Amino acid sequence: MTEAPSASQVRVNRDRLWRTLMELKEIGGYADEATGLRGVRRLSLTDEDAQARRRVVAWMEEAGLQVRVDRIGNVYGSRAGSDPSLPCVLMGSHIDTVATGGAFDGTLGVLGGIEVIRTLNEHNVATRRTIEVGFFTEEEGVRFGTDMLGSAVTSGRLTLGYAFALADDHGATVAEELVRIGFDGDAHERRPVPYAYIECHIEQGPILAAAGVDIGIVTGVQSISWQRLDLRGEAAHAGTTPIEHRADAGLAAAIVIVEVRRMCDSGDFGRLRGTIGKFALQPSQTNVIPASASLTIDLRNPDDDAMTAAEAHLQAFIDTLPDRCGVTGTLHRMAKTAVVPFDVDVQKLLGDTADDLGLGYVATMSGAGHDAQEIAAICPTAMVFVAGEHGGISHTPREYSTPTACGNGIDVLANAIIRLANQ
Ligand code: HGY
Ligand code: MN
Ligand code: MN
Repeated sequence: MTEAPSASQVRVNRDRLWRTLMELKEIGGYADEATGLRGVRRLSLTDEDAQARRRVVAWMEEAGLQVRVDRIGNVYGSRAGSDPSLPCVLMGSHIDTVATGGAFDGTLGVLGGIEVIRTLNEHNVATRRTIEVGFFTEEEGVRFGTDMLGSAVTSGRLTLGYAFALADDHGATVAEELVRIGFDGDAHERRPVPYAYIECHIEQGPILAAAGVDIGIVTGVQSISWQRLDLRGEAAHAGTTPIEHRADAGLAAAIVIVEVRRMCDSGDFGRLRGTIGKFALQPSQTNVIPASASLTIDLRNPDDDAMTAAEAHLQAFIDTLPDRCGVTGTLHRMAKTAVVPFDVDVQKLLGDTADDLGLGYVATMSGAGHDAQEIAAICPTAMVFVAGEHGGISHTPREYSTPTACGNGIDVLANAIIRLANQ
């Protein structure tokens, strides 16, 4: 990657960026009882996601972008550079949310990218390379069970056929839902390889706030393991069945949940983080011993070997359940990604850009997964983080970043993209 002449600095229109964030927030907006706040429920390929997609496409077209949709529903807007033979520079993120989400996770990188385009237009900034801004399908993985789905198909880690066949809890498949909402595009999902990719995203954690900075330059993403554990015991009468005669799937689930937390606390598996996010018992009746249980186990680890050891230990522990409580357990793989380091040249360019803008920053690994970890497989990639309030809490309506922090993050994105687009 060659060092380009430093660009004249641009500043995006922060009020306009904020207005678009607040408008998109209301597509899928709902009154969250737990927090008393307005949350965002925009699961991928739902009607709410479709409405948000159409609104973002309209903003892209208003900004003069040439819009295309690929076969997995990823959407890209393109701003021509002076030399169309050169690979483009790409920025973007996702606009689908978890079911109890906030206004900034993913949307900041997409709406911020469109704001970069508007700003370049207003300042008549021409670039050598074409600039594209995009959003990827099903980044959260909450509806169809595999995260970073659209970007993983683009990178080739997952096949289009695998993605198409994924179904939600009601049996609706990705392929059917893309057609239903009219985003079954015809552009090939293995898109032309970009020269570089930058994603601006909220940090979703406490590190930037603790350091007193708005900006993070992201060094990489930790590994992610998603598995569903199905436990099989036997239903029986809650009153008449002696304790020693039970095959209680609920007890087995509880034993596993406590073990996952013990694994994290033990330090035996490095800085392992484990989360049981979904947990269901059947037949779920007060006076019936649970016959079966199903739970999701989300493991995160900044070290691949420690993650491997954790998964092996978990499997071995599950194999002891028949002796412990007469219940059998079966793990089903939902998603798995290794640690992904980001490109050091792109990281340096982001740091230099933040320096030139007079913005303090820290370097940090990402605790959350992102589309950037998939695109890093096909081109030089890095991320710029934006600090969050309330300890950076995220995946809850309490998620919040200030207009200033968002504006600073997108200013770094804008000026870094200009530099890359003129290399
Ligand atoms: O789960 C994650 O880390 C991301 O929010 N998809
Ligand atoms: Mn995200
Ligand atoms: Mn998320």
